[in-house]
Amino acid sequence: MRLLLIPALLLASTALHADWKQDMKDAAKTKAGGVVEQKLGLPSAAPQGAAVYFTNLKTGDTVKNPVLVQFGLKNAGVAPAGTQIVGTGHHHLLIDDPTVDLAVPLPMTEQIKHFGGGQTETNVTLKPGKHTLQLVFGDWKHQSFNPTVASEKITITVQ
Ligand SMILES: [Cu+2]
Repeated sequence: MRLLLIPALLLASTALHADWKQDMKDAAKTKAGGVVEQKLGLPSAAPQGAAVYFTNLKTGDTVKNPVLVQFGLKNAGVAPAGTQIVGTGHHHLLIDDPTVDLAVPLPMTEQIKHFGGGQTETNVTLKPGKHTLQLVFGDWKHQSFNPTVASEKITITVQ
């Protein structure tokens, strides 16, 4: 009985070992791919069917400061910036229609807010009047996906 068990255990441990090696290889490949992507400024492929949208605001809404903005996401996951996991990214809130180059990482400005911690809502304080808001989902290096995953641009009025 003991003699039979040993080869089975050896086989199992060899299989585990092979998986572990393959995992290491895959991780190295992903990391190398990430370095190349970053150097060349290549966008990540958008997760299939990914979409972002505002869950608590819509065009025509009148709100008070601070304005709670909640981010909806489907067919993708949220991961902190810098964490390279296929099918994930983080939210960006564009305020009052800033000019953005979607071919490079999004800058961090007063009008382009990053939620690199993986946040799915925020409070913003805006001057009274009309404002536009738009969500752009970005990859681990703050770059827009290809194709772009962005919400519709909404216009709200702040009292
Ligand atoms: Cu970002």
